Amino acid sequence: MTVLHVRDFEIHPGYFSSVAQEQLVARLRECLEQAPLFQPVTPRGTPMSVRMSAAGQYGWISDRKGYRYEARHPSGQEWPPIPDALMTMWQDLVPDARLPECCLINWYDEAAKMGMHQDKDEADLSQPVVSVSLGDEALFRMGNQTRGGKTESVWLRSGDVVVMAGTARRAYHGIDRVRPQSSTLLPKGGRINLTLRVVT
Ligand code: MD6
Ligand code: FE
Repeated sequence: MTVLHVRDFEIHPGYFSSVAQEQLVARLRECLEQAPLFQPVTPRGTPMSVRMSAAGQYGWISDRKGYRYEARHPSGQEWPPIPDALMTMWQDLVPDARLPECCLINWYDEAAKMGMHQDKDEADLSQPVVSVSLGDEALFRMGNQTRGGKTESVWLRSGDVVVMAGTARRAYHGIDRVRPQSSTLLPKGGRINLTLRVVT
């Protein structure tokens, strides 16, 4: 399989076949029955444009109290287990890493975006983050270890996987926009992004 390197980001185009994508979406629907999507607000109280849920021992929460990992969904329920296909992918792509403790599930509608940010709420930043894109294409922007400076962007398509390890683990990144109706995977359109992380 081909691998693209953009800075220290490792992109695996079409890692998941369309059949594997369909199966994964079916499993995610089961996860979301147990742990429904919710709309997080930033600590300042602004609603985020993505809707979120999670699987695994921990989910990531943002509300007026701040950003943090929690062992339970806002409903009080435990998060569902991380689907097997994602654990297998993790072991294939980052075999030396510890096992993931969180699979964050983000749902982007056609107007959603994600500002430039670092993922740094995890205790051990030597562990990678692996992201899976499903559904509509999204413009992914990759920056530097500090805010600002030159950036590079790529369109992520359904089935693509991005490994953020090494210097990319601490690099700023974000989603500028989603291209509506660019995939038929999700009947109502939109994009799902999964990010697997080691939390502790
Ligand atoms: C993406 N997502 O959607 C990249 N980070 O392709 C992220 O970088 C991300 O979706 C933190 C929390 C949620 C995310
Ligand atoms: Fe991120």
